[in-house]
Amino acid sequence: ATLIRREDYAAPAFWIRTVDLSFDLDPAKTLVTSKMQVERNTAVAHGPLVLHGEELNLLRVLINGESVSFRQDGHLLIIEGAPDADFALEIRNTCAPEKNTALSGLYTSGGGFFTQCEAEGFRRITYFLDRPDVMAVYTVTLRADKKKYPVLLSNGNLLETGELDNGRHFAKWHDPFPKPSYLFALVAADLVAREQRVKSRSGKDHLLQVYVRRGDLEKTEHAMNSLIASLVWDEARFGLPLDLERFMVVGVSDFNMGAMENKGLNIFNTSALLASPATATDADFSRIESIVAHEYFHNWTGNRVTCRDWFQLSLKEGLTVFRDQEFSMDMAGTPSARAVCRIQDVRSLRAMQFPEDGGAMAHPVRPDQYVEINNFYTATVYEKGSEVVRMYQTLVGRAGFEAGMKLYFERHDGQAVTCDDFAAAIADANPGSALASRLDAFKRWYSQPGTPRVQARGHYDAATQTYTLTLSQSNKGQAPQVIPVVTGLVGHDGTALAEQLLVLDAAEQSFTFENIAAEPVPSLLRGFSAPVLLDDGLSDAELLVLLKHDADAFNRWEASQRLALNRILAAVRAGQPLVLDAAYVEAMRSVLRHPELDAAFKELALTLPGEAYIAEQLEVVDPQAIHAAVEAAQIQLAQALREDWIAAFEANQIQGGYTPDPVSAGRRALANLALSMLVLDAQRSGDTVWPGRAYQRFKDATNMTDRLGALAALVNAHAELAESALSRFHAQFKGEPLVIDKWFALQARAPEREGKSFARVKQLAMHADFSLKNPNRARSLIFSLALFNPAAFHRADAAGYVFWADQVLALDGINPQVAGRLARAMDRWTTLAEPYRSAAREAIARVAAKAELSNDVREIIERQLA
Ligand code: B3K
Ligand code: ZN
Repeated sequence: ATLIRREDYAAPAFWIRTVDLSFDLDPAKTLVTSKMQVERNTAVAHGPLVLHGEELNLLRVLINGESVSFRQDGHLLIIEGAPDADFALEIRNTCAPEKNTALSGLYTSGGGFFTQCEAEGFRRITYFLDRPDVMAVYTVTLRADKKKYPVLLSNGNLLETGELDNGRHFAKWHDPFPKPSYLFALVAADLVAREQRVKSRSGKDHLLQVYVRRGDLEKTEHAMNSLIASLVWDEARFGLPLDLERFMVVGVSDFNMGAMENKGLNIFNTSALLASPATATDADFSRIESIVAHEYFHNWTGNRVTCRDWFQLSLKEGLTVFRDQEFSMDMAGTPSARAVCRIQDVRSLRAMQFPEDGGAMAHPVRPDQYVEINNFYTATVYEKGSEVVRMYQTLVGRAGFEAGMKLYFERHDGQAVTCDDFAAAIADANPGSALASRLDAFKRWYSQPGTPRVQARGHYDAATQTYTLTLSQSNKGQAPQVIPVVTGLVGHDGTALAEQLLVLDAAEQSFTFENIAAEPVPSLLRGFSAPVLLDDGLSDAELLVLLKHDADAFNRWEASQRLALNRILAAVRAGQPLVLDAAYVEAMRSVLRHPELDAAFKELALTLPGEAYIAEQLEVVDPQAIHAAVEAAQIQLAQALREDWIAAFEANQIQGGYTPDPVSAGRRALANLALSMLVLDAQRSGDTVWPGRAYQRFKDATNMTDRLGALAALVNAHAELAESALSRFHAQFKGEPLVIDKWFALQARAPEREGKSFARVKQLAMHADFSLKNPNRARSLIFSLALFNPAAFHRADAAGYVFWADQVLALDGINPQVAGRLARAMDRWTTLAEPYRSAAREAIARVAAKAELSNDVREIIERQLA
């Protein structure tokens, strides 16, 4: 395994300008012929032609039609005698798609052929300069059995189709846009398509297609609607039109992640594409909308302008996540629905990215080194990267940001560029802005890992009617970062006194507000204006003012979380059982009873902080103590607010058909939370009415959100009726793999009680429907336990860790990328309390001791032990 360093970047010695690929598709042995136009990079002017290739069988290499001498060194094919003048390079090789369980390169799934090339999968198809700064124009011919593979797709436009001997047929595709190899794709399968013709603003016609397996067609309406909405939005907000006549989306059930933005031929995990009211939840509908948008938006941010090298990954991913988040907010509509989107995004950033930034895999948004690039498709590169883009927009304003984007495309369309190029475009379009004067310091967001801690202390001077806010920052001794702190001042009676963007760019700075008539409560970091950990020193009384009155909905929610967090942390730190006080309970009661607040907001405010985020606040982490405190808080909230939960449940029943709009989704979410609380409280009181009602609702539900919500209420409370509901659910949906995934995940995520959830996972790992080979299924069970159910996973007897090590090793032999993800469950082991810490170390060491580990798993394990 070699360490690749950012500072070692060098342009390639050759460019590949065009490539003509032809495939004779066969699951056991596919023949690939690649004819390339190659030219020497005159800026480098020396060195051999070095191509990448992995798991291939090389048949021949010709230059200008003549055989040429070459050598193979590991995964490299080296041709010393390549001419200086432009030449034609022809390579023939075979690969074995049906043996490809890594799902990288060309593989089979459900009887069809699919590809995944990002980041370095193209080299598993044929020999190539498989790096993003080598951009070529592709022409692709696919030949395959017509009966088994009636649909043959590749990037761009269809040139020609026809019949061949032996029941085979062919299709020839041409993509006019030069692209890096990671954006290549092909599909050959028995699929059907939902089609829609649309006209863009400029008057151009486009054909949109969503390809899926025969039975799934009726589950594609939502994806198609999301695609159309994305098209409209990108033209309206950023002036970016669709540049191809045909835009295709394909679903596949074996897929390593959510989806992939291949030029004109996006390939999707079916879990990120298919939805019907009967099989998908509100959360699925909204996730599909955002992933369809994300991949579509990549067409400009990623494909038209791509990355020079993989260290620049956040250039396309951070920016595209930012764009999909903005899109989802605009789709949500009302200010309060927008705030709900923002809260959900921040909640997942804190649950996933903050722990990453403090753990074994901490890395800057632009990493400096890697062994396996697939390990760096992380929450830091994506979600923190998106926060960095959001800070540009906060610093230059919305119009300024749009001008910056315009300049970025004017300068770089058709190029492979760096994060510096993006920063320069935004700053150059906004001279004199809060960004332009601090650009170098701002760029520390790309180079410094870790979550900055910001401390804020206010001082009110009644004599001068001034309020002085002193902000300070620290991030493990690194240089100060540029932190936009959107700040409001709120009167104790709720009056909004001021709002201002404060830019903290030194270790410590003071800001003074004039004409403040009475001591205010500061509302800091509104809308979560920077990805930092904030210590504002606010008292409970001040948090209650914000919860009640803050004009910023995000900070109202944040106050609800802080109130809960303070209590949970106090109990955990003191090693005492948690007892909720009346002030907190009454505050939550008034949120729940509030006549004007949206149901969606109420549900978010009444949901306790996640156990992973709580763990981040502690120096030494005892997952069982955290879980006990959260569970106690839940049980007490369930009991104390029982009447209010009943009222909330009754008030949020929706009559009529299902639509996944934010208002209905929010009402269903609150009704489901209320039901969970009522069933939980029934477990305490011995009441049988609410478990019975939950069971009835589970049976009668007309959509998956309500059905799964009722099932979760029973399972999470460990109610007796859970068993029969679970088997009923399984029987009802045995033909729907995505729903069976939910069945596994729900059980694996059930709050731990006396080791039952863990025992259930071990038992389910032997279930006939379980398989490690399908990534969705592996995630639904194993990842749900190890990454999302801390109290079931971290056991005093170490059984969770033993199970983890076994699964990582087993999975590594099948699919290294997915195994690498699972390995990350131990990223934070050094902060664990004993006996967890020692047991975790032992399990990690056991994985490390295995001689044949993939680079993926090896890199993560070594960083954990470093
Ligand atoms: N760009 C792909 C991710 C590829 C992951 C490779 N390990 C999907 C996306 O971000 O849109
Ligand atoms: Zn992406």
